[in-house]
Amino acid sequence: MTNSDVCILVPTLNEGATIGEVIKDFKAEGFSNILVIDGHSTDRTREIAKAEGARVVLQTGKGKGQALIQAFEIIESPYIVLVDGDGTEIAKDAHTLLSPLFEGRADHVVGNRLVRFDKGAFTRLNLIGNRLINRLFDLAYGVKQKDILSGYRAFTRESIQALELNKTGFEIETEISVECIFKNQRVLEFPITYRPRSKKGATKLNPLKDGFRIGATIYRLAKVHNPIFYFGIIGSFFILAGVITGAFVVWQWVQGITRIPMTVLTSLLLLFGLQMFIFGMLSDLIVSLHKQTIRMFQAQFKKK
Ligand SMILES: Nc1nc2c(ncn2[C@@H]2O[C@H](COP(=O)(O)OP(=O)(O)O)[C@@H](O)[C@H]2O)c(=O)[nH]1
Ligand SMILES: [Mg+2]
Repeated sequence: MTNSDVCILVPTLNEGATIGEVIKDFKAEGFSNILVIDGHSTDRTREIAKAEGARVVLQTGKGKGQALIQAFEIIESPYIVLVDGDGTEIAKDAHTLLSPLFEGRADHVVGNRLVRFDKGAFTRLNLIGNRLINRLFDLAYGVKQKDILSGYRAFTRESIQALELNKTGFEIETEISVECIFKNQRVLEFPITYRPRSKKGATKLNPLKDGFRIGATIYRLAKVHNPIFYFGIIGSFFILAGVITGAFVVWQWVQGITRIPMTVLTSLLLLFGLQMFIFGMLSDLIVSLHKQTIRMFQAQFKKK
């Protein structure tokens, strides 16, 4: 296993200010196979990338997720390093991410940006958003990962092809992290350097809109992994509402006023909320049984 077995995959959308440096740096580290998957940049990104010796492919659809899914289908190298084209991550760190793969100790290695990032690399909103999303992920999947949104990763081709990926936008990293759990992959994290973006290139990520989408993705995908969490949240809302209207009913009753419609509403809210928890428990049972079946299948498959 050498660096010639590695494909450096760089998704780009108007990264003309930095893409040249990024490619040069990876070449200097001994990687010659560089694939740029471009989202129809309107600046000189594609020309610069070609001039620096990268293979350039235009994505057929829209969004970082679609670009990556398309790229995973055309890459033939057994190892893949995914990196931003904005120069915020450094080529030297690729060795750290690749060595556990070369040694066969991991299937998927994530560069953790949140440990030793440079000043100004994250805006305050970005940092809060990242921490919140990692917390939610931990809560929903019970897996302590520190930086699930990192775009600097290394993985084997085999492992990425085992994942079922559908997200077209910035939810792709979330989906990859969740699918790695579903597919029982060995995931490791290592701290990496993270630098501020060049002043000349703007981020494509909208912290509020994309942050919300990412949160929603974590929640929605939890339905088949942690149904108690999924249904429990809905149930809690209804129970909370029921407790509030119930408290009102009791308070009024103490004062001698009987509120019949409000009492009916309270019962309905509480019943519906409790029912959600029961749904959650039933789904949890189904999920556990399903996982057992899959494990048995896998064990049989390995024997053969
Ligand atoms: N091909 C492609 N690349 C994209 C798209 N959107 C963003 N990128 C690239 O994906 C990488 C990550 O995006 P970036 O704006 O740096 O997000 P941030 O690192 O979270 O601020 C960058 O290299 C972008 O140029 C897209 O729609 N298509
Ligand atoms: Mg970036």
